[in-house]
Amino acid sequence: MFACRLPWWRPSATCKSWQSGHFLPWDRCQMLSVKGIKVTVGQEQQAGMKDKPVLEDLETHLVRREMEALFQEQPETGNQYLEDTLLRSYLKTHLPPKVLEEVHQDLERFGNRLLTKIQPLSWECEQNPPVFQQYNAWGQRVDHIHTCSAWRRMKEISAEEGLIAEAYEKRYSNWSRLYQAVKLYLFSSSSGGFSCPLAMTDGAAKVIESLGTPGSLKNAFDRLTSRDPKKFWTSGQWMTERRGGSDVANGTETVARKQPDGTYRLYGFKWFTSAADSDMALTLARIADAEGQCTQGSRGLSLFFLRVRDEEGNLNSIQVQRLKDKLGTRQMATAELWLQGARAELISAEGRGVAAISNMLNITRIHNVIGAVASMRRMVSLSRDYAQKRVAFGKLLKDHPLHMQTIARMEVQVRGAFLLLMEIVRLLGLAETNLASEQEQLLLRLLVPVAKLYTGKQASAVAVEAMESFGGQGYMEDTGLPVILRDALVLSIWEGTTNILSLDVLRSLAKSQGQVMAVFLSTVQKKLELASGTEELSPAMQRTREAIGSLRQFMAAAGSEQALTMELAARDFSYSLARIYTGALLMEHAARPDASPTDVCAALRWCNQELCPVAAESGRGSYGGGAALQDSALVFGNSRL
Ligand code: MFK
Repeated sequence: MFACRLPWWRPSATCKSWQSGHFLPWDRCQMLSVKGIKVTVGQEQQAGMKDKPVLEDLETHLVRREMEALFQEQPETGNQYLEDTLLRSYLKTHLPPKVLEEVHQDLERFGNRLLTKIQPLSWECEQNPPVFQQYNAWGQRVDHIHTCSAWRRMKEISAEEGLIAEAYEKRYSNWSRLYQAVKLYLFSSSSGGFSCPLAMTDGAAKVIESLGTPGSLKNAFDRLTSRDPKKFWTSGQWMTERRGGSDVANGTETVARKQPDGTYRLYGFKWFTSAADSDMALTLARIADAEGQCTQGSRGLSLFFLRVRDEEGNLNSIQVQRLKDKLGTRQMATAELWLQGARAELISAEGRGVAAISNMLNITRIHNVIGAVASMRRMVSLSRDYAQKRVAFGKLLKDHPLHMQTIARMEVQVRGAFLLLMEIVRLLGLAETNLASEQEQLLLRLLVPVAKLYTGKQASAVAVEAMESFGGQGYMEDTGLPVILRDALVLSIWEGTTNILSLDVLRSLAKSQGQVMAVFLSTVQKKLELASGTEELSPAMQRTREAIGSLRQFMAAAGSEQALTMELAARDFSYSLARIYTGALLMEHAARPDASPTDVCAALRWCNQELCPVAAESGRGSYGGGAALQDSALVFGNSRL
């Protein structure tokens, strides 16, 4: 059932909540029942109701007026930082007291700024997506991407708030990264899509820093990490070409030709370039030798830095073919670009482009996790608020147990995902301040793809479920709720799809020769030991121990199987790691001295799900050659076998 768009009464003209959850003007708070709908009329009107036709006319008129007055209350969030009890309890538990004090003040202020100033800008970005102008009035090619003032304001705010700078200034040593991630998490759902350029900007700064910030890139690094809105740059990450975005090694056709001055000119076609209005980009290309030949495959790829426009604003020998017509993230310009001799600087060793850009990928994948958790938190907060306002079947939604069960299930998902995010940025902070052990570095390498692939799927599921909790209103464009859904759906696609990331999990296992699994298991074990004193957690503890046992058995058996087994198991294996590790994090959080009963409840509920799907599926024979043939038969029909 869909509600139509109804006029809003000024708040000062409303009486108390009516039984059905709708509001009426003050002067009409006398109850009258007409055709089953309870309405109210003024006393002077009741006194004059003698004549039947007049009464009918009046009733019709009143019903119409009352119908016009019916509306549902808009779900809202307040100061997101103050309302987020899990975030606050996490910070209180982990941050040193001095850091907590400073950070708390800033986050409270930021929460207010988000609510009062930034959220309205976000809606403006959605309402005014970028517009591409290819030619000017005189037929000259201009290739201008017009962005709205709110989008440009987001860039200034990002600099003012130090949304990138915070991680590189390291004011709070190893906690700086976590603090930056928390600000990005709060910003994400109110950013009007600006979290996308921020992800790539952070990734580019990380790549430059990891290269030792060479002199030629010092200016770029300073700008990417600047707090001065006039200096601040954003960066693109141009990886995807016409032949696809996952198989970068075989899909990259762009050629780099060396110039006498040592720079390069790039020729090629970039098929998806997100935030195409950025100031600079990092991109992959194949260096042509004197005969114009290029090395194919991954070993032929090198990493380049380029400015998108020169100081006068002219494009760097780049033509914009068109903007992409996307399902979501419409606030942000994604373009197809022809590189027609764009001047660029080689910044990796020749042939080490993929390894060099991996630093960027790991950062943008963490931003993806931030976006996923933020989107889930926003949806659940709105559902929760709505449940306290909306009446159906004679009572508020919050008093319908089935409705609350649905929201509670989502809440457990968000809590788990949030703690996984915090764990990753905690480890990253240690790694960036040389405080991480070798084991912690291995664990970080493993957990980034695990978290990216798992939270991307969670975010889509939660967005769909939460949308349903608003009934038909959730499906209405002008509520803003479909924007959250559309934007969440990309999270499992960009920055590596679920399957590509599952294979990356296997890559991290292979690269460490299995060492990372030993670290994973011992870290989970330690977290369980920390939680073992909390009696209420014992059922969750028991289930997690069983899951670890099953995972070990699977690993031992898979070691002697063909590569196909691990490939077929990759997704379920990654899900198992995500569920087991998150379960351990929830238990660790629930075992704190000041933990609440809901912390315990969340841990218990999380661990009630299948924690090791890879073992269960392996037991069903899902990863053998026969299963692979059956998969094809199911997809194509028996005729193709
Ligand atoms: C809110 C969030 C906003 C986010 C906005 C972003 C918008 C931008 C949109 C996009 O750009 S989406 C496109 C993103 N593209 C991808 O994510 C690429 C997906 N494909 C992969 O990840 C492939 O697995 C990969 C390209 C990496 C495969 O390439 P290769 O060359 O076949 O991989 P190979 O040979 O296994 O690895 C080459 C080197 O890189 C190895 O190093 P070594 O030579 O030293 O051994 C690998 O270890 C290393 N490497 C690969 N992935 C790594 C890594 N190192 C660390 N971490 C990783 N993740």
